[in-house]
Amino acid sequence: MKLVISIVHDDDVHALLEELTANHLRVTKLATTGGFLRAGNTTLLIGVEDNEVDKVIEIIRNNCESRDQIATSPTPVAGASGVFIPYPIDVKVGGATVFVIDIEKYVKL
Ligand code: 2BA
Repeated sequence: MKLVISIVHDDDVHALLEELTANHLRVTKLATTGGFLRAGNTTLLIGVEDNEVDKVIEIIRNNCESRDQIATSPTPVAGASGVFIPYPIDVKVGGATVFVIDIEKYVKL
């Protein structure tokens, strides 16, 4: 068994959850925050049999588009005065970030 951990853009979550659950996949949704942009995103935990991993990744791929995002610099620009001067930066976010890990034991009580 595997655990697919997928970090996705909030705007993609609705359609993605629809398709995952329509395919009888079990999923847990967590509200998370990206460390770089400090903006909200969504992390999905999807426990599946080994032979379902590719199907899950394909569903994620079909529902998560990458997008350019303008953000405020997360790093302070400190001049001699030490004043924080935010500046806009352009970052490409997602599609999705996907980790697949082995599950040692799966118990439902
Ligand atoms: P954030 O950490 O807020 O990163 C948002 C986007 O900013 C990233 O998009 C990437 O394009 C850019 N970025 C991140 N760190 C950077 C850095 N040190 N220098 C320059 N640009 C940087 P994605 O790569 O698509 O990542 C989207 C979100 O997925 C991330 O949000 C984070 O929450 C998660 N993520 C991505 N890779 C991860 C990893 N290896 N481990 C844990 N979480 C990860």
